[in-house]
Amino acid sequence: MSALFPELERAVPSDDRPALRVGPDALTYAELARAAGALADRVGRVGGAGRVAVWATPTARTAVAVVAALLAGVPAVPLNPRTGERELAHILGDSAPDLVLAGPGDELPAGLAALPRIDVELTGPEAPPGAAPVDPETTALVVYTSGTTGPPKGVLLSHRAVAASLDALAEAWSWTADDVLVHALPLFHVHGLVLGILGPLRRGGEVRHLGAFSVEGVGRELGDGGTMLFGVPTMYHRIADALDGDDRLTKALAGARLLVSGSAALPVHDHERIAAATGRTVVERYGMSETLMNTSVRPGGGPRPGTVGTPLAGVDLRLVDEDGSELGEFDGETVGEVQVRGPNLFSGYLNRPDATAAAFDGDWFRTGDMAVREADGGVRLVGRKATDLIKSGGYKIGAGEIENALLDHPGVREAAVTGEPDPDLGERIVAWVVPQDRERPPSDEELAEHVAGLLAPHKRPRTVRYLDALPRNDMGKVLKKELSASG
Ligand code: MCA
Ligand code: AMP
Repeated sequence: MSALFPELERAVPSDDRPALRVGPDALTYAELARAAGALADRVGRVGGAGRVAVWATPTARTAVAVVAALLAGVPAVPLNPRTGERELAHILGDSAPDLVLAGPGDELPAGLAALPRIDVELTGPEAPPGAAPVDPETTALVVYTSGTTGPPKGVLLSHRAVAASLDALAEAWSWTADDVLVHALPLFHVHGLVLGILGPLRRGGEVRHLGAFSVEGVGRELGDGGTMLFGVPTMYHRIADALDGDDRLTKALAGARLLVSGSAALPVHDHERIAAATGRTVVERYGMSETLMNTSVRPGGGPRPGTVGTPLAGVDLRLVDEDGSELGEFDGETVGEVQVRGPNLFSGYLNRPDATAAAFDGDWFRTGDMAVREADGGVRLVGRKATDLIKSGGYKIGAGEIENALLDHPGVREAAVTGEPDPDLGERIVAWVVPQDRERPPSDEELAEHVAGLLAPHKRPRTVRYLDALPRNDMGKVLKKELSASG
């Protein structure tokens, strides 16, 4: 049994504390212990299950599936159910799951249909068999994340890292069993799955997932007992847009104990609009798939738009200059790369010792994020080392993977991808395309569908610009700065 969920171990058949609610499905701690316990037993018994894929729809069954895999000590690979064929083939080839957990009605794509499948049920026997203890260094999750080039890499997150990061957040936010977390984040990334599902279950509190994001849903659940909200900046932007004239929403937000934003920078304008309407300051925290959470603004410490706060308990953080020397200045000006170390770090990239080695400077992980330190130690992120990483809607997307997908379209001769500021998405993916046939270029929609079908819908270009040639330097490298300037 994994030590991640003491409250599940403690749950007795009469434990009717609410654990999770997603759409129409609600489970108490006793019900979750039964359903996940029974499934854990089955997962553990499937011939040496090395890894288990989870068809990570925004449902209670996904939460049960992941908890079951963790209880059994079998690494779970959450899959975005909208993943396109090429990306799915890569993830399945790389992670080689022995079986797949899915909802009974879920239709799985061909790549998964060949695997043994267990349908996840929300019920189980009163006393499910207990699982053996799980070594904290065992991989809990394999989460796929984009790099600047090539296909996504599988980030190996141990039970130890998950527990350490969730406990550090609990301390920073005074997060307890009394909290009722509301969110609508996807369940195949760290934010929604680790913080948004495993977090409340580790504390013994409740999570209410909306199934799909809507401002109305946020207002409803926060107005009906929700104490915390987790979201990406795009969600807070949409909430800020809706606050004007919506008294119910304003009251619901004002009544929450904690509003937390992460995955990308929350623009000061949205901070200010929310604070002005509700009197509440949105708390920003900074993390990464590879590091889980690194820093957070502490609640009640006054408004700090623009900073992501100070390091969490157990996390060492330093800024490093171009030569790799540590910067000591807390002057709000000297920019360096953020490097971190601590028990929250991942164990490496699956099958990629080269990438793992390149990501570390000794035991320090190179985040690729550029920041300054304020006089009080607060970290202010100012950019990224790689311009080829785009954050859109809180998703990290590598320009290279989209360029490769575009080049596979028969109507595309050359392609380059950049990110442009977008008030809703933070950054919008822009494709610069030299068509094979200038007279008949493929349409914007056709290219968006092509990328969505191969990779994932959130990786599709939102804007396509057609050119006769891409600007290149003498070495043939595309000059992306010139592209953005010409937009
Ligand atoms: C539209 N759709 C399409 C196409 N056009 N599908 C296929 N082909 C097309 N051409 C569909 C989509 O599938 C979707 O369907 C709907 O249209 C809208 O999709 P989209 O435009 O992508 O939605 P959006 O409005 O842009 O979504 C905004 C969002 C979303 C809800 C904020 O971006 C989101 O959930 N972001 C969260 C990202 C996140 O969790 N990041 C964490 C990673 P349908 O409506 O049916 O779905 S970062 C992390 O974990 C670290 C550790 C951290 O720090 O947190
Ligand atoms: P991912 O690799 O998808 O987990 O995304 C991690 C990246 O998201 C980090 O390296 C940062 O660039 C960015 N990020 C996460 N939280 C914040 C935040 N609060 N403010 C700005 N950027 C953030």
